[in-house]
Amino acid sequence: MRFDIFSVFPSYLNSLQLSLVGKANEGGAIDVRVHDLRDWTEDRHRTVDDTPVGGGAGMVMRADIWGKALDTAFDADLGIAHPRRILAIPTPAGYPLSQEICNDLATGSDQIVIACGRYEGIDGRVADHYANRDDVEVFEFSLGDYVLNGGEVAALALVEAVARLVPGVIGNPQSLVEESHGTAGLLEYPNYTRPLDWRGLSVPAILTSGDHGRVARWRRDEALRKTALRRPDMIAGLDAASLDRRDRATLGQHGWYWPK
Ligand code: 6GU
Repeated sequence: MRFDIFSVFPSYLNSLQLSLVGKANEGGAIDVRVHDLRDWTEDRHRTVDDTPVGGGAGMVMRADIWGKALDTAFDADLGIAHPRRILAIPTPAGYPLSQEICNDLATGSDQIVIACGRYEGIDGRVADHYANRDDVEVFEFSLGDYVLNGGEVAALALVEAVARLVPGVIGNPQSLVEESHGTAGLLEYPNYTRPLDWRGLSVPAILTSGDHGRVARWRRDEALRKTALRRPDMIAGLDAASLDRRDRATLGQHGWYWPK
């Protein structure tokens, strides 16, 4: 999997050299390249933006600069006959990023090119132009309903969320299975380690009981309760057939009911 990230603040992306992503890059499981958008400017001031046509506040990033920069990434020979190439554009007006999408990108694409906008965003023709190319899929994505100053933080999030799902990046893939095991579609239950007593707080006794069945049931109940409280939208999206009697009883304590 190759990532090409374009930004006017390339050093913002230096943290991609750290931790799991940095090691996967050094080991060759992924290939992360960061580019300075200003390398494709031709004027003395290395200008990347201009005023919005039609008026309004702020500045818009120029399609001509972005086109020259992105073409170099999409012209790269990946050594694959018909590579699946993605142009990912972070924007608060994008489709919500999800684990399902990250999994699809990690296992089904060969190159993710990320165009980090600043100011009032990128000229809308850039997304349209690449969407019209039959060898590129455009994905405008958002991290959530709040506004960041630019796409760099979202690019970091996308690379980290996708890279850890690329086959061969995580040493023990069982950890990816366990992440969703038994609690798929729910928020994670709380975890604890020693000391068993800390500042007057004890670890729930059931977790030291050695009864794996009761531990699993307790964890599922905690996941159900936490999800009902924090993410009722996720409870509403559950498949009723995936809920056993105990699940329905636990969720019933939070006002949820499924007719038989
Ligand atoms: Cl992907 N970009 C920007 N600029 N702001 C955001 C975002 C993305 N997701 C949430 N807010």
